[in-house]
Amino acid sequence: MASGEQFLSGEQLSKELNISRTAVWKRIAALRREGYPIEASTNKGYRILSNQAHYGKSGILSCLSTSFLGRELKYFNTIDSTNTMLKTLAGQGAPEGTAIVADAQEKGRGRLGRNWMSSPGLGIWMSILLKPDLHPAMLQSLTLAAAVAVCRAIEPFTAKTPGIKWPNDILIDGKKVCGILTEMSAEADRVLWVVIGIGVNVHHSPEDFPEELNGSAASLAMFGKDNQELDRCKIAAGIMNAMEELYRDFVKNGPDAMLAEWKQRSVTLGRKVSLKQGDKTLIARVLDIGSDGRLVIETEDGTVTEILSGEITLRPV
Ligand code: BTX
Repeated sequence: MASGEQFLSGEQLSKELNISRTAVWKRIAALRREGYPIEASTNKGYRILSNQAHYGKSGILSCLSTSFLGRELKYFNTIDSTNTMLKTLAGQGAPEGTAIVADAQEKGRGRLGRNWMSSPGLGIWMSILLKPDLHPAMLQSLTLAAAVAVCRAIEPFTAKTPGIKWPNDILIDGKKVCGILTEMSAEADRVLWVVIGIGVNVHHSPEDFPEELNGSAASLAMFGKDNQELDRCKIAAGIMNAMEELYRDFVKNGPDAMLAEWKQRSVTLGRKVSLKQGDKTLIARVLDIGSDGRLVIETEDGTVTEILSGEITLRPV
């Protein structure tokens, strides 16, 4: 749409978009409902009054290049949790690729019942629904694929390279800018659906984080590139674009290519870590990652084991 001084008439828009004048009018009305500042003049047509990227459904859709992921998109100003809602929709038979994006979550969830801080206007809180023909044991590696997708999408916007801390944290300079929560429904040997919830801190300044997260959490803005506007529509769509590409390859050719990229982006491999499992803490060196997403570690007594879950802390190099 035209911005600044320039108007575009309903007729021009209808020709350019190959839709009827009524359809143009309806779409303008929908954009206005989403909050776009569009001026309408009976004689001159329409013009948008600000080029400020507006976070919402149309903005995200306009940046999508996927064939199925995110095409069925629901956007909410406020929601309890995008994962909770998408799990309900999945249970009701929502199609693969359905995505939910919210500007704020009142009950954003992390793993193991933890909270995920999801304030309005500051981040990307979204969930996507996949229905892979996979054994449940391979699910962990889909979470790894989501972490790779997030890295690909945020990297162009940050002055420092993001890295992946097993299994699901994206760190910049050692601080968490993104968390991923994967939830699924499965039969003994078949996944029915997977909901991948992704939370990215985008516009936060350090003061936007509560005291207990100061020092451990950060946002893209805190590592922003000069002159690079952090457009949440572009980044949210970028994550879906990258995820569809990785997912297709994963389902068709297996996880090898994705894992190679994960390894390259990992800040965990080769590192000494503390591993918390229940109330036990082990010190170990990370040797590798298996194709099912298990971490291969060597503990201080030389024992090599694989772990599927647990909390690791990177120890100083
Ligand atoms: P996690 O269990 O690895 O991380 C949760 C922990 O991270 C919290 O206990 C807290 O210490 C810290 N934390 C909380 N909020 C933030 C934040 N905004 N930035 C950095 N650190 C934080 C990670 O779980 C998985 C998070 C997934 C969030 C998405 S958002 C969309 C979707 N819907 C939903 O309810 N959850 C997912």
